[in-house]
Amino acid sequence: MLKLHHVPGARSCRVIWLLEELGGIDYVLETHRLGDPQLRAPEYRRLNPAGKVPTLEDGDVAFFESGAIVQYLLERHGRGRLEPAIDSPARGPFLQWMHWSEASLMPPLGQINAHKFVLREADRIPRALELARRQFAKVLAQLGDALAGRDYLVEDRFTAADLMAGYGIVLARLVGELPPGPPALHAWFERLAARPAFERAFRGGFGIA
Ligand SMILES: N[C@@H](CCC(=O)N[C@@H](CS)C(=O)NCC(=O)O)C(=O)O
Repeated sequence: MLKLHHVPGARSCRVIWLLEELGGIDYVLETHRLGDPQLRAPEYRRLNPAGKVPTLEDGDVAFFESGAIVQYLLERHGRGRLEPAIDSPARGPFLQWMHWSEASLMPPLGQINAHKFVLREADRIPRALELARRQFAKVLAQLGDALAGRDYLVEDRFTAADLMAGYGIVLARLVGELPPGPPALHAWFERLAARPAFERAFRGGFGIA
């Protein structure tokens, strides 16, 4: 039985979203809240030294990084669903958007959150917030350009790359940082949000202790 360490609204939602899309996989959630001392405890730090979520436990194996967990679950349980075949020309772009979602889309959003909400007020730097917003606008434009004239990021069908990037848009919207355009990005996001598995992944709200 898989066990997923989860905080409502956190990147662990990517994993729940995938599990629910795939269906038929037994898993349990261990639900925490951000700022929970449980996440700082040595038992949890042995699984995830940063004390973050998600962490996946699969039998004796435990590991973290939402993108790695998504890739692992596709390999173990996907049976070819929600990703292009290894020899498909869409494979490279698929991996690109999978990794871009965490490596390029999330960092400026993390900086925005830090300087808007998370850091103590004395540590928040208006200039850092402004620079992060500028950087976020650039990566959002990349996503908007990629979606112009298409319904999904690769292969004209929903894949795990949409799910990885879609989480960033959920967060941007939550913190009031999603601009009104471009239309292709918003239309794509509405397609994602209409999926039943999306609703199941985010129904727990956002877990700030
Ligand atoms: N790159 C990691 C980032 C994990 C991460 O930052 N998780 C956040 C929630 S979305 C967290 O646990 N924050 C708690 C903390 O920093 O104490 C991933 O994709 O899994």
